[in-house]
Amino acid sequence: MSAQEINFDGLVGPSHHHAGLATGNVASMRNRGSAANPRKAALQGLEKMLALHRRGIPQGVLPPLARPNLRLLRALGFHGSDAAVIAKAGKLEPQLLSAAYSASSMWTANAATVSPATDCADAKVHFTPANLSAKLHRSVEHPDTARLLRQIFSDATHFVVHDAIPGVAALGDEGAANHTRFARRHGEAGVHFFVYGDEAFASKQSAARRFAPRQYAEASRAVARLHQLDPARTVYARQSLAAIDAGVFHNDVIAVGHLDTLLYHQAAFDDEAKVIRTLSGACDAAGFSLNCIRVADDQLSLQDAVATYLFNSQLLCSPDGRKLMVVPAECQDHAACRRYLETLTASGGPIAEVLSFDLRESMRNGGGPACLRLRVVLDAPQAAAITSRVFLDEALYGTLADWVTRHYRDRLLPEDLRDPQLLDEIRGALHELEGILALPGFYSVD
Ligand code: SUG
Repeated sequence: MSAQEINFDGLVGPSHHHAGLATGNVASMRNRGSAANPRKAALQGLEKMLALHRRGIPQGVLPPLARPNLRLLRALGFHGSDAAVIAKAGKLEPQLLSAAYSASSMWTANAATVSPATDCADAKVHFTPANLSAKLHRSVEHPDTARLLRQIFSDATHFVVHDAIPGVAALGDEGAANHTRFARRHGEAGVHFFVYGDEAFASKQSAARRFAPRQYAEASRAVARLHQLDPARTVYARQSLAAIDAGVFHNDVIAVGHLDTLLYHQAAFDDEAKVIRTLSGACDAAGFSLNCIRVADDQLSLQDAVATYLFNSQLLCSPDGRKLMVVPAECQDHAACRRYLETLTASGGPIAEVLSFDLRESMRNGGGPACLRLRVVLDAPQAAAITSRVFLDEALYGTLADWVTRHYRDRLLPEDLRDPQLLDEIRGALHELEGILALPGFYSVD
């Protein structure tokens, strides 16, 4: 059956700000406390979505989760009216207020892991929301993410939305950012590639670490079991310690795959040769050969890969079969990276065209083009079963851009989160959004 990959991008929420909440994510740490522009952030994201839609690439949108997360603040002992909770948290624990207000659900590559129906034994599309247990502000996303996915992918004949696996550090799961599916065509059986930072119950890593890993092998294996994937078509690999310590907090900061292509940096994996051999073997057994594009350190250093986010690009196919690569503007501003991109698009090169986008607001929190999207492969009946208005077209783009322009601030500092008016502004905006996207009641639950 023919199927299409739909990129569901996260719509940046109105409380987007730079709070430095994500240790190990060098951009987040560097930009802590600087002024953010939520309006610009959301419009930058929408521009990317529109540009891909205009190229005939199916584009979906996932709304932001409700913020502030007052459940979190109340669970941490702040009480009284909503305004009182905000005021007290802002005074006593400003980082907790930032966590409760974080717009981090915009990075939908971390929302869930998704497996197309062709690969799951029960022939349904499976979703497992990521527990994101490594970071407080992200660990509170999954209950609402599960509710959102269940509302959009509600038809039980086609979809299964699991609960996140238990949220403890040893089962840390960061979703699709550490998972890639390879296949000859979207509607054909694929090979699943899970990359983890450590193995909780069999750690052999004795070297001192600069940054803690976020994804555990036990979590990856649990997701593969929940999704009823064929073990012969599932490959696991470990990130290199050097990569994590250089700021590769998710594998999608150092590797990207699409259909039969894997683009990766030589420092991405522990035991690179074995990983590539095993993955290529699994693809051969599935009936297609994997095209590996290896970037050596002398072409782009690990540090420059993290700084430019070259690997956080999207590899896409336009309807005429041309291979496109969506990169953040930072790649074109960097001489070595720009030179490397020229080699990819030179005649006979693997990429037909590079599209560059200004996503600087998201990038300043460590989120590039690939972080902002969750890939969902759907066939026509599955896509038709979705009744919410989440497929982007010109009209929806226009409505959302107008909604953002009317409701979002153009400057937000962490200390502005104390402003009780912000809470009302955001509530009003999200109430309207629920109507725009035909997601009745999504923001009514507290
Ligand atoms: O989890 N940044 C996110 C960025 C996620 C990027 N996603 C992928 N690589 N797929 C994170 O580190 C920063 C928030 C702050 O600092 O305010 C943050 O959460």
